[in-house]
Amino acid sequence: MNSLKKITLGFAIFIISVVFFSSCDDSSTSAYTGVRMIDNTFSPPVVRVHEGGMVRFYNAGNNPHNVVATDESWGDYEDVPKNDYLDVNFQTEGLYKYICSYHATPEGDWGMAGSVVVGDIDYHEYTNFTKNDAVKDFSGAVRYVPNVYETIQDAVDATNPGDLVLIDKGIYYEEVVVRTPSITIRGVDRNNVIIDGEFEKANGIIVAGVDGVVVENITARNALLNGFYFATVEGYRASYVTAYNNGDYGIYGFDSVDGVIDHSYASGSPDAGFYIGQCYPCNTVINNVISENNGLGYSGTNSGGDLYIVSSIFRNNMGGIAPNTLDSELLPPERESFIIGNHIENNNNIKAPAWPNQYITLGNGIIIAGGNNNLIKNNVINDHGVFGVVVTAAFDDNYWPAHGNIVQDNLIINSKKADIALSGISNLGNCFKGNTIQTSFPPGIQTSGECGDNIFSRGSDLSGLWSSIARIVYVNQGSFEVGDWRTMPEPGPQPNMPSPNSYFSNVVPAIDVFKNYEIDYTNIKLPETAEKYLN
Ligand SMILES: [Cu+2]
Repeated sequence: MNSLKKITLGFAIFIISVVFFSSCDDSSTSAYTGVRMIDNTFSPPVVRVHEGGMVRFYNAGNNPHNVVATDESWGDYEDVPKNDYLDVNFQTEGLYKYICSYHATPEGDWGMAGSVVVGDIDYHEYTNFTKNDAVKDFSGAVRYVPNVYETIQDAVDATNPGDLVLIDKGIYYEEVVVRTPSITIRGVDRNNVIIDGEFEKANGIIVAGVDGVVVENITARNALLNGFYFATVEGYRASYVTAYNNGDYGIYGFDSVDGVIDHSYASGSPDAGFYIGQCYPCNTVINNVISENNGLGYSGTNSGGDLYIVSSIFRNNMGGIAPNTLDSELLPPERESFIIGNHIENNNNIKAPAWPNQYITLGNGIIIAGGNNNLIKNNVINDHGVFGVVVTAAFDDNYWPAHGNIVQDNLIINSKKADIALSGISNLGNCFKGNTIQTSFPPGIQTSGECGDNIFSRGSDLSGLWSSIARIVYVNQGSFEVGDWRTMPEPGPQPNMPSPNSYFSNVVPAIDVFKNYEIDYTNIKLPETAEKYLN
């Protein structure tokens, strides 16, 4: 608990940096091509300009970002402050690759990287495979680590689509970048096959832009950013993985669809243990996971559409589950997430690591922040210092009301402020019915009527919103103490996948993995830990 975090949000530094390179004899034009820097990607990742054209890199994210050429010939390691920009003129035809040095490798082969194409030239992606190279079936090839390949990365680099990388017990001090589609990366023992970032590497395993990859039965710890990171992929699965004490997220799906995350565990992340962001429809399920001692148990910004969070445990985080809408990522608003049959318990952990956005969720079980048409059903939600479930509008650059959310048939007990709450103005059509509760804001929020008859156009209580605002102000004015993600407790042993060595029968690339996932959404089972509250 020694991380004293100083916040400088709202401290406006207005800097306009103009970088010229090549000959700078003509800077007369004021037109430009825009690239948005969001968390954590350049959007769009490729832009074309004519010779002499200007690109404006605008930081619309919340994280620090910069723009640096991969050959360091242009750009700047200085942060571009939030809502500020960097203009660059490109005088000569060519391909100009660049990165944000915080969120990409120096070569720009993964992460927050982009290209400016100047003039009429060809552009090639970094992977040697195309989307069509992904396969549905195991190739039969097994790449053994460390017996044949000394490092996981060596083995992964040797793979063809459909291969299995089978990793023996050991601690592997590396970051694994996956560039081959539809491979399976598997440890023989979840608790004793460990990727350790030594607080130097960015991620445990990053799968960026290649489809159908499976990661299973392995632990990732001590990475600066994420334990397991799936970015811009179609088809992915993480099963029986453990992510702890990573510096941002545990298991992170971003701009990715068709996903399964199950039987997994995440702790000690200052952002969320589990995160699904910027996808619609996501076609993704999180099933049977445990998330504890994180800033948030689950967070999902601008995600939804067949996005299921079921049969899982979210406990002892700073805040529990927070689907939310932000302007700093694409595809707002958050919508159509289905949170069913989870045990959400005691998310009041002031000693969890956290960023400011997580800190404001302290003491809440489920926070719908500016999301629409979400379903929160059959959960057991107990012992929260503020609200069990709160549906609230969100402020970012825009005001995002919360519409059409259904909170139904939950057991919500022992919440200090209220078991359910509706907060913010202009929220329409949110429905609360069949819940077992004792308190609500405003009182009597739950009626016995049909969902849909029960519209609160402006009758919602603002106190939750105000207290959140007060907390933001408090955070911004000074400093606050939270846990240090580097020193959070190590989790106990987690269950192994069935038969990790019988690979001839159970290697299945993650193609159409959501559609083919065997689960009955009409009969979701609560975790065993919730059962004692039911009688
Ligand atoms: Cu960045």
